[in-house]
Amino acid sequence: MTAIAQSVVAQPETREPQPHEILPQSAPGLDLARIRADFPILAERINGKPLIYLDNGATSQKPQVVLDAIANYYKHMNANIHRGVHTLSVRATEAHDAARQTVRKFLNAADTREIIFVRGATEAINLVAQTYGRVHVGAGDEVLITAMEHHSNIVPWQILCEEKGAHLRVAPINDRGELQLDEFAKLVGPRTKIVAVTHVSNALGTVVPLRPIIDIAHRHGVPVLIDGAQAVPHFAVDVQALDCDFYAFSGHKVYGPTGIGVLYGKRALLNAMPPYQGGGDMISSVTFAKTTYNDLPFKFEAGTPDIAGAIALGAALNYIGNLGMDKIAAHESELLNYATETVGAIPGVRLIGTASERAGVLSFLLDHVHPHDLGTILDREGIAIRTGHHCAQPVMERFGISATARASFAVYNTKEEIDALVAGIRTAREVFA
Ligand code: C6P
Repeated sequence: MTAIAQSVVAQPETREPQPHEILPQSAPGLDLARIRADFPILAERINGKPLIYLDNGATSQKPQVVLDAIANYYKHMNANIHRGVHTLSVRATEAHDAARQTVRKFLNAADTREIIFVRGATEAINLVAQTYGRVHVGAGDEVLITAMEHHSNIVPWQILCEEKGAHLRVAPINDRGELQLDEFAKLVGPRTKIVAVTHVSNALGTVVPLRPIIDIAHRHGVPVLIDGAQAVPHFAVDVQALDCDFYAFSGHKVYGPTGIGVLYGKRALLNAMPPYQGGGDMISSVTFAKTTYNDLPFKFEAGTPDIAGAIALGAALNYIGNLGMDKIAAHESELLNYATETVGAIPGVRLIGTASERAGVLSFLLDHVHPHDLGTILDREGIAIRTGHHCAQPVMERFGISATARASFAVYNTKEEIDALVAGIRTAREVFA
């Protein structure tokens, strides 16, 4: 790099990992100091302070095993998959297949053919809207979602409805941010062609009770897509026990890299659906007269996939699987309760989203302080939170606000970090008093 280039590239403030700097209290069954040492970025200093990363809902940090999996792929097996007879291609194909098997186990899906690698939750939902949706939704039909969806689970359905002359129906939520199940049930009818619901709201933290929703929809013969982007990092998900028809998530929120995600779909549904994109690998034969499509899951994986991403996602899921999803859930639930109590006790704080079951996310407002100002003040203390509408503008509208401050948690977070967050909010309150 030239001297000029060096001078314009911001040099990160790094130092050796010092996992003891924030002395984490032990979490039952988890060695937090050890876990924190697995995440190199947690040793970063931000504005001279140790990084306190509470923006995990946007994307989580990556453990060394994930970084190693990416490097290892490019160092020792980089080749295209399903195409070569040479050794590197066989290695890459086997590693990619193993990652799919890891995802299957992680979701407890019945078959690896039900696991489609995509770019993320957004692409997974668009895939279902543009394949299942285009075949089954017609003029006058209805797609049912809830009032707490992320834009990724609204806009793909709006595009479909506009194209087909169908209607988007929205099940309401109450003032605590909980789905009104009785109202939801009333909205399922003969014109409903698909139900698409988040598992956990990214703006409110609400955990949606999926079993009754899926039962109601299935009684009407309607399939259900679950947006699991904010669920899979926080607790174990079993797609067979849920009996959902589709389940979507992003790798980067569950300690994997960006650019990779998963669509789970029941085999019979996926088999009956037309392909999403055309290209290499999704065909079994091509002539100018006719193309026949490949078997599942490849029918939905046109072109060279993110091979390293899938392998690294497998590494991420193995990592948290080894820690234990139940232990992660217990630790994070303790963090969320502690944050709710301590942040909620600050004068002038209003919590947005107080559902009886929540995971991962604490959304709030501070009187007289815009969330962006709060975020900026916290950043000076090395604390990263997200501020804004969180790509859930209808949720903001429901609560009559334009933005919130959001702290979102991961396995490596500690109560001491929440204490620092509370101190930072108190500082902001004084600054703006
Ligand atoms: N929410 C957040 O900060 P992608 O962009 O495809 O990885 O994930 C989209 C998505 C879908 N559903 C839910 C519930 C989500 O929370 C997200 C992403 C991030 O809350 C970025 S806006």
